[in-house]
Amino acid sequence: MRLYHSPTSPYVRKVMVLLHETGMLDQVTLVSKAGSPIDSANAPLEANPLGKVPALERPDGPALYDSRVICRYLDDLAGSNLYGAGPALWDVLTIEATADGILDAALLMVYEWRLRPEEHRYDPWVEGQWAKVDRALDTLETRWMAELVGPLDMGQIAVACALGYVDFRHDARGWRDTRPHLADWYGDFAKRPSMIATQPA
Ligand code: GSH
Repeated sequence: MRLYHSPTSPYVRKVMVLLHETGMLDQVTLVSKAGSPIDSANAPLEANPLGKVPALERPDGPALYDSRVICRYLDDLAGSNLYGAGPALWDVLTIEATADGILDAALLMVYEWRLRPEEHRYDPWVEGQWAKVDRALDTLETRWMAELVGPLDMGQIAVACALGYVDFRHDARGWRDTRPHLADWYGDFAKRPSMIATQPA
């Protein structure tokens, strides 16, 4: 399989952490790609018409894209049961959606200052994106901590990758200040070899 990959993409990191954790790294060849909404020259358009990483070419069907689809596929292939069953499945999917929503808002903030000319930037929009991150982090702290402990699952991987990205791009916002439980949890999770091996650089 070929994984369209960028070392700083937190969505790619979800896939990479899963590959490390399930021992499937050697089944995937990494292909370096990175586009943006205003430059698709090096985007993986052949695999994903949306031009985004990650995308996964596989031997037995069309390329898969969106980290959620790819992670679900690889979990199925590995038989690793990272999504659980019964009511736990809905918890894991909701936690993953929360983490991905943090990433979506955090990435839009980065695009705003990196891609948009200064005279067109709109601070209330940026702060509105951060408000989404803020609320989602509060919800993890107050509602989901019990689900984040226990055997490894995809919700944990997604949250850890989201927090890693907030540290990487929005460290100055100080997300830990009001979320001691989430901060402790992440401090432990970040020590996993899969997280250390996939740190954005
Ligand atoms: N929902 C997608 C997923 O979960 O895979 C988001 C993927 C995504 O936004 N990737 C970024 C990208 O390739 C890199 S971090 N952006 C290029 C673009 O938006 O054109």
